[in-house]
This record gives sequence, C-alpha cells and structure tokens, in this order.
Amino acid sequence: MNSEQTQVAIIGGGPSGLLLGQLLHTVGIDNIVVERQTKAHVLGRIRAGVLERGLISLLEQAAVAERAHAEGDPHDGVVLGFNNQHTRISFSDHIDKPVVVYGQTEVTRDLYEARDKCQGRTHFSVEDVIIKGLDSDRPELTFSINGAEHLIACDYVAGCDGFHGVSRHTIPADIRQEYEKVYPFGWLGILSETPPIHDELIYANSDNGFALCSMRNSNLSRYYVQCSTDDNTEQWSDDRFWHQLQQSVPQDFLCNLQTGPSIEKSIAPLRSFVCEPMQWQRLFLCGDAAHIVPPTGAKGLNTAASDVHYLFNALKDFYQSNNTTSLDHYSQHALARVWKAERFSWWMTQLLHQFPEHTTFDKRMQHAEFELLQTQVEAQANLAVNYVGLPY
Ligand code: RFL
Ligand code: PHB
Repeated sequence: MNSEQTQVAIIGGGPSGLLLGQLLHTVGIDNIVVERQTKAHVLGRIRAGVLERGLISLLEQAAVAERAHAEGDPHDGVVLGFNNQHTRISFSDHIDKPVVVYGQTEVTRDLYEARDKCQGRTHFSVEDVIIKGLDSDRPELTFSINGAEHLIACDYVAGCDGFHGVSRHTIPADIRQEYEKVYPFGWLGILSETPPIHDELIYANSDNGFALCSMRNSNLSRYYVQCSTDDNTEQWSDDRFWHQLQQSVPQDFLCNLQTGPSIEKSIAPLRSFVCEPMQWQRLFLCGDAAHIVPPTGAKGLNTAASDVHYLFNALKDFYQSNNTTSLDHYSQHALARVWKAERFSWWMTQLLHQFPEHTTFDKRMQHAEFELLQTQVEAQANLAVNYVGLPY
C-alpha cells in the first residue's frame, strides 16, 4: 500500500479541483489531486467559453491569469435573436464589468501548468476512489492505479469530481436532498476553424429551435443548435448542422457566416440539478459534483468557481486562524449563490428553446418576454447583471 499525507485531498482534476488546489498552494496549504482520467483526456474536453469577472479574479489570485489576460476577449454585450428579430443587451449600460471569452480547456491547461511548476502532487487514472472516516479528524481516501493500492490521509476532502463522481453519493441518502429538472432536448456543439459570425455571442430562439453562435478566437468558432435527446453525432453531418444553424439564426447575420469542416462535434443533455447540503462532516462538494445548470446562461464553470472561492476562504480561515465558522457555513453561503445561477440558467433556457409541449400560448409568452428585453431597461439590466455574474 502506497500511503501519503496531506491537509486537503481533492477528488477531481477538472477546473474546480485544480483552481482550489492552486489557491491553497498560494497560502501554503498542502493538497493532493486525484483524477480518474489521464491529463490528455481532461485537456481534450471542449466545454465552457464565457468567464465572469469573479472567475478571472480567482485566476489572478492563483497567479494563473496571465494567458487569460493576454488572449481572452472581453465582451461588453450579447445579442438575443427571436426568429428574424434581434436585440443587443449591453452590459456596460448597467454594470461596470464585461465577461471574458476564454475557453475552459485553456483555463484547465493554465492550471495544470502552474500545478506542475510548483510540483503539486496529482495522481491520474485513479480507480475505485472510496472516502472513509469523514466523522473522524483524519479522513482517508483509498484508490488504485494500475492495480496498485493507494491511501491518502488528510484533514478535509474536497469533492470536485463532477456530476458523475463519487463524492456526492458519500453523503447518506437520508441527509441528501436532490432537486432536478431534465429538459426535453440537448445541444449539439461543433468547433470549426472559421472566423466567428459576429464579434459578440448570439443566442437565438426560432421556430426551428435554439442556436448559439460563440467563439474561441478570431479563427475558431463554437456553434450550437438544439437537438433531440435521442440524437447521436453520426446523425448530424456537417452539412445538416450548418443548415440547421442557418434556419435558426436571424437573417441579418447570415451574410457573415463562414462554414467549414467541424473539428469537434458533441451532444450535451440539458439538466438543472442541485444537491443540498454541499457539506457533510469533513467532505465539501464544489462545482458540478453538487449542481448542474443548462449551459444557456454560461453559468456552470462560473458557479463552480464561486464554490471554490467560498471553500478556499473557509479553509484559509481554519488553517491561518483556527476558525471553523466559515467552514460550518460553507454549504449555506455557496447554495445561496448557486440557486440564483440556477434560476437565471433555467429562465434563459425557457426563453430561448422550442419545447415539445409548448402551446401557441407558451410561444407568445416567449415573444412577450423577448419584447420586454428589447424595450424595457429594467429587463435589460436584469439580464446584464446576472449574465456578467452576481457578486460573491
Ligand atoms: P468537471 O469539469 O466535470 O471535472 C470533474 C473531474 O472529476 C473527475 N472525476 C473523478 N476523479 C477521481 N475519481 C472519481 N471517481 C471521479 N469522477 C470524476 C472527472 O474526470 C473530471 O476531470 O467538473 P468541475 O471541475 O466542477 O467543472 C465544472 C465545469 O466543467 C462545467 O460546469 C462547465 O463546463 C459547464 N459549461 C459552461 N460553464 C460556464 O460557466 N460557461 C460556459 O460557457 C459553459 N458552457 C458548459 C458549457 C458545459 C457544457 N457541457 C459539455 C456540459 C458548454 C457545454 C456544452
Ligand atoms: C461556449 O462558447 O461554449 C458557450 C458560450 C456561452 C454559453 C454556452 C457555451 O452559454
């Protein structure tokens, strides 16, 4: 048995686990990350693209913001489309913060580079992680790598292992409350080496379904269309995808659409999910391990980051001042912000998609909401402050 000791054992080497690890490192709190996949696999996932100011500040605090500052693209507004109408929501008219378009893949790469540089301990390809002794003052993780048994003894466990991880299920079923809404459609996303259709994101609802035009840089576009939950990527040739996108985006933008071969194609189901509490004994859940949002409001990674902020500060209070008050309130503080991000993502999803069960009345409600956003400054302000991110 290979045994190690640390202060905080972190399950999951995605953005939540890595960011927490780097922040802890900056204040001298020892940590070990265990990750089920290989590093190449983690860095191959294409996910979020829009970062709130709060996440950028955390990257600065963790000394990993250099490339996000140099290569990230600040955006001061988004476009909303409704069939062939469209309206722009300015952020700076309402709040003094932009969002930054910089891929989650790049954030993860920056965090791994920083972790390697400071020789942070990370185990990849771990199997059968089990959390034990959470009611003692020295919990343990056991796992295996290539058949060899490992044990980590620690003070606290951070469950940053995403929606399909083990941490959440360690909270006994009679204590854990789960709230869930599964949407009757998914998003088909592609990456293409073509210039973006527009210099800001376009979220569009149309009779043909939802579409999102996003980007990574001046020659890399990220597009999504609404698809059925039963679809698989083989059913979606590039031609079918581009045709669907052209049917869904307001016509005024289409003259700028440059199509090309996709270099990545994937389908994501849409779900809202919250687990309460986010803490049990010496286990603290962060990010997708505790909550999921549909990607419509770009809130998943950003909400994971706000959890990391609360947990990092609580652990710092404990290690620097022997004060456990913030640790005791972690779940309450994190959940208060989580539910607001859930509400915004749910609302954006309701506004922008075609639901199979929708009647003509529901469709008129979506249109009325769009008209409010076109004309009413309070509605615009509401979208802007939530999109750029509520304060921590
Ligand atoms: P992750 O990224 O899922 O990482 C969890 C890690 O834990 C590992 N793991 C385990 N490790 C050890 N033992 C086990 N038993 C384990 N089980 C799992 C996994 O291999 C993985 O490496 O969770 P984390 O770190 O909480 O980060 C959350 C974000 O990844 C997620 O919320 C966002 O990607 C959501 N999201 C977006 N968020 C935004 O803020 N802005 C966006 O623009 C945005 N766009 C998106 C998105 C998610 C999408 N998909 C694919 C669901 C767009 C899409 C299409
Ligand atoms: C992305 O660029 O992948 C992206 C942007 C905004 C979203 C979701 C995904 O709401």
